[in-house]
Amino acid sequence: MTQDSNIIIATRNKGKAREFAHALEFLGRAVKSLHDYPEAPDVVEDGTTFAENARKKAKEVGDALGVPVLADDSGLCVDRLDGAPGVYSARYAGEGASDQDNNEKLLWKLEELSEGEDTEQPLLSSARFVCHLAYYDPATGQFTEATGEVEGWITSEPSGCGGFGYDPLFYIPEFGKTMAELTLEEKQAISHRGRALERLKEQLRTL
Ligand code: ITT
Repeated sequence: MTQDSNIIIATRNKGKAREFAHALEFLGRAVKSLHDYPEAPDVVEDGTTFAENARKKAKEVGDALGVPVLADDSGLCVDRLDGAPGVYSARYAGEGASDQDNNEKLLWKLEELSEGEDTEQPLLSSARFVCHLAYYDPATGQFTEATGEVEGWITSEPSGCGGFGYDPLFYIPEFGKTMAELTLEEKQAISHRGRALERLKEQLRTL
């Protein structure tokens, strides 16, 4: 990547694209997503780990466009569901599912497990968001990668309208708020994506 080029994020997720645009402002370069590159291929995310899927997205999109790209594969791992939805987070309620469909399925699954338990407790399970970032340069074939995580709880009382995906259900005790109640800056400071980006920051400056 040269100093005056765009930074291309291999994503069609508008929530992610918004967060990257904000987080990478410090580079002083335009941040583009695949909405700006409709010719980019649709990548089949059939890996079993976030890392595999992130590398696959970065490589297929980078090779097709012939320029370096940064890909993000991320998701929610819920302890009481043995780590689900994990790599299936975007399509938990089925192919093409909306955030609301996925959130409803998650609550339904957890409430089903809690049936018969004598508790008014709104916190249904501990959970974590995970983000794996893979930067790929087709000129060298090299990957530069980082992972970030954030711990929290799934609440039966969704709240907030910021962020995207499972954010309204992800309660962070340290803030006394859900991820969807945080500002973009607050989310970036503690989120899985923000932490992964922080680890990649110095390398991104020189790429
Ligand atoms: P791209 O592959 O085009 O980037 P995607 O939404 O399909 O978009 P993933 O396969 O990485 O991306 O799935 C990520 C899903 O995990 C996302 O759709 C959300 O449901 C959830 N997720 C990831 N990061 C999140 C965040 O910061 N807040 C809430 N939910 C998140």
